[in-house]
Amino acid sequence: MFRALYEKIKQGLSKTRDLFAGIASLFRLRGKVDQDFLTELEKRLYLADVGTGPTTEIIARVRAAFLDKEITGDVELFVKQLLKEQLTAGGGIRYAPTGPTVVLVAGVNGSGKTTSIAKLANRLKSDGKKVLVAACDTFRAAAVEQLTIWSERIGCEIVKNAPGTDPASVAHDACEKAKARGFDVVIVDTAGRLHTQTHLMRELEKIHRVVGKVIEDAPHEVLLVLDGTNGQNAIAQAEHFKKAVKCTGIILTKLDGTARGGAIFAIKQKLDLPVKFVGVGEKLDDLEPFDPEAYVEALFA
Ligand SMILES: Nc1nc2c(ncn2[C@@H]2O[C@H](COP(=O)(O)OP(=O)(O)OP(=O)(O)O)[C@@H](O)[C@H]2O)c(=O)[nH]1
Ligand SMILES: [Mg+2]
Repeated sequence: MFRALYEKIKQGLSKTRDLFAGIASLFRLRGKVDQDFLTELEKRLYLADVGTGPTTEIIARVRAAFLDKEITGDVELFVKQLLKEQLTAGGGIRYAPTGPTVVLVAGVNGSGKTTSIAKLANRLKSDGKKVLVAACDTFRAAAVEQLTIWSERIGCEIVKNAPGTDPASVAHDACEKAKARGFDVVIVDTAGRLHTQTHLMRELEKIHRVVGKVIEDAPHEVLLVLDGTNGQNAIAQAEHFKKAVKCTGIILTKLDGTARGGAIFAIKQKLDLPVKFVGVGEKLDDLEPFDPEAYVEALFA
């Protein structure tokens, strides 16, 4: 199980790994852990997008533990351990104690929401869940069709309405259907939006409110989808989003297409939201639960 996850992440992180290879090569040097070594390590951690906070902490702790000692594999093990400690396991979807679990998915345009929903639906279905997707992006003309195609491929049901319909009413109908027909999970797709688009943020709040009226404590998860190719720039975006709607976790997508996978450390530190899943490709099985152990090992593989 761990092996399969690790292999997948390793493949997905191949571009980011080039930067971490630069870090790893430092640990093969001969000599002592001195100021030059620490400066170089710091520089390479920055280059790998690890971010100021995590980098500062790692340097301080390596200094405290190894200053004037020989550079050995122990330094690498120590750094890897520190990196793992910076992260938290995603923990998967938090299910409602009874009745359908509602997962609301939001984020800026093109971040990978709809694709991630398809992947997540597929994954949950393989886990034996009865999954319903709700096409609440009624804004973009092709969005409903896109989710319909995915749902047919996965073999899960979809609730949709004509483009232009109030997205909250679609979410409402989906929750009613899930309750009446014993679905385990409802995954709600939403239109891409920027936090500056006040009316669209209010629309998201409305969806939030409406599903909560149909199903107790819904939505149980509000997953913010962040485009991994934006690296640390995704953080500012996410901070604004988080202020506007209550988020419970992150899906970090497109890690396969970027060398900026190191940004996950800064994301964790700045946003204080668990990364629940990572997207490592465009296919249905290219979504993996986030696991710090596998992630850091893959970075240094
Ligand atoms: N390489 C790669 N591409 C991805 C990943 N996730 C999504 N994509 C691609 O990113 C593009 C946008 O994905 P969508 O799922 O349509 O994004 P969205 O957030 O729903 O977009 P809007 O609904 O327009 O806001 C598509 O071409 C996807 O195939 C990923 O993990 N890796
Ligand atoms: Mg979409």
